[in-house]
Amino acid sequence: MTLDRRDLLKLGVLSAIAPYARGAAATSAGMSLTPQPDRADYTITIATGLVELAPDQIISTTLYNGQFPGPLLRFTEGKPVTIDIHNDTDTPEQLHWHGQFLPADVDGAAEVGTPYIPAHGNRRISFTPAPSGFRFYHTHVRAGSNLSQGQYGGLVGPVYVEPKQHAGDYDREVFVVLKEFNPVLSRGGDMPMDFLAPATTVSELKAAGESAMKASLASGKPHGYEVGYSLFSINGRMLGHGEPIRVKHGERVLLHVLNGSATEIRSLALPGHTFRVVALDGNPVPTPSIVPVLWIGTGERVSAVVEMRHPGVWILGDTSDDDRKHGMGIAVEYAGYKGKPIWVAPKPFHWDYTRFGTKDAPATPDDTLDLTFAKENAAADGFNRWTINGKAFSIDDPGRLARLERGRRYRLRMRNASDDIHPIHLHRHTFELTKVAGKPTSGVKKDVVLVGGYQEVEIDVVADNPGLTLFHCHQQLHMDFGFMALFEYA
Ligand SMILES: [Cu+2]
Repeated sequence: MTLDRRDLLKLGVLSAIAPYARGAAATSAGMSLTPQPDRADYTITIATGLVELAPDQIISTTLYNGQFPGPLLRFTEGKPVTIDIHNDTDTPEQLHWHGQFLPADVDGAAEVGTPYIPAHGNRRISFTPAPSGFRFYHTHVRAGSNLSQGQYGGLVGPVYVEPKQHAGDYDREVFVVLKEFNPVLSRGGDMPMDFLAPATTVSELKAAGESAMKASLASGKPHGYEVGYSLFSINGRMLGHGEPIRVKHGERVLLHVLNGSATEIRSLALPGHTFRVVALDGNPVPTPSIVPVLWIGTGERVSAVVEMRHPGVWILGDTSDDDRKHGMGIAVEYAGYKGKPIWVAPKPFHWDYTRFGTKDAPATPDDTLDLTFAKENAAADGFNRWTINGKAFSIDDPGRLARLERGRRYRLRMRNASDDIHPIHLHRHTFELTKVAGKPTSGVKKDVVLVGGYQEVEIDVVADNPGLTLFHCHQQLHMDFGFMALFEYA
């Protein structure tokens, strides 16, 4: 079947081509914005649809409300919402509200007991949005070796929970969703590995990881599968094919950047401009700080103010030449300027979370839990199997990582005995970074954190949201092959 642009317009699949502007996406998605009796405040439909990444790159995948990214949902902190979720696919679905403090039955993960949205069925949910800030929603089903399932498709959309008061140090917000398409399995990745600071590794973890890998290869196993992509996009369009982000000289644009990838870590730069990072994972940072490059792990968000003081037409794009040339970029066009957008490579930049924190000592934890992550190379039909403290997660025998007592503060000492970087995510809670690769810090609150190869990261969690709580690597290939565990409350 071939479709031209006009057909697609008729089908209404080109609605998501413009960068998100405040309010525009929610109305264009055809959602009800005013609550009515018996009607949900929002309706989300999961169905197969088309995304025009470029005129000659139209892909068919699963979408929210027929668009990619899914509609921007703006909630108000503390104001309850009712949402109807329709599933028009043949597969039961889970819609996870990433970064919100919700009960387990609406969190959107089967592992904690959220009911599935049945295939060709519906589910109505209600919850009270919190905390304020940049959140998102995405599918939370296992894909395994099926690269048309899970987060490999188009099931991701941004959420903004309006705070009761605005920290209004900007003129305009622009939402930016980074996403790859056309996944394929390969025997080796090209994931950037050396951008995290500090670079301190733990020799004991390195020795353990390297000897396990050596033994596996010596036994004749190949390297486990990795996932790669051929198409890259920002807000569902490849570089050169979408509407630019149009700006005016002197404007302060607050970029809300979401890495909606299933598996990849991304970087972002804008020639001639810097980013003043004001929030990580939607939570204001204690020390807003100016950086030339953003590094964003799978599932992470960065909110940064860009002062538009360098007129021209520029590429806001990934620092990887290959990924940018295959679409990971968007033009930023100043009023009065035209032409081909320009890219200038930034100097290599190391991403250090502690730069946004404070040097004050964090609160003393009530308890410390050691969590060691390990890789069993190619141990699951050619896929790497992942373990936390020696156990790969299984839905049939999920086990419990620990039993939390309400009100207590737990320090999770995460020890990565693999050479991969893991974006570690905790559901239904926010955690505070307390040590990153040996460097103490405090005040940075997140729900995903990158744990570097053979590194240690410590986070503190206050057990303040009873119910089963999922802890996992946000890399789809890792979570699907064991890298998950459950906390329960006493
Ligand atoms: Cu991982």
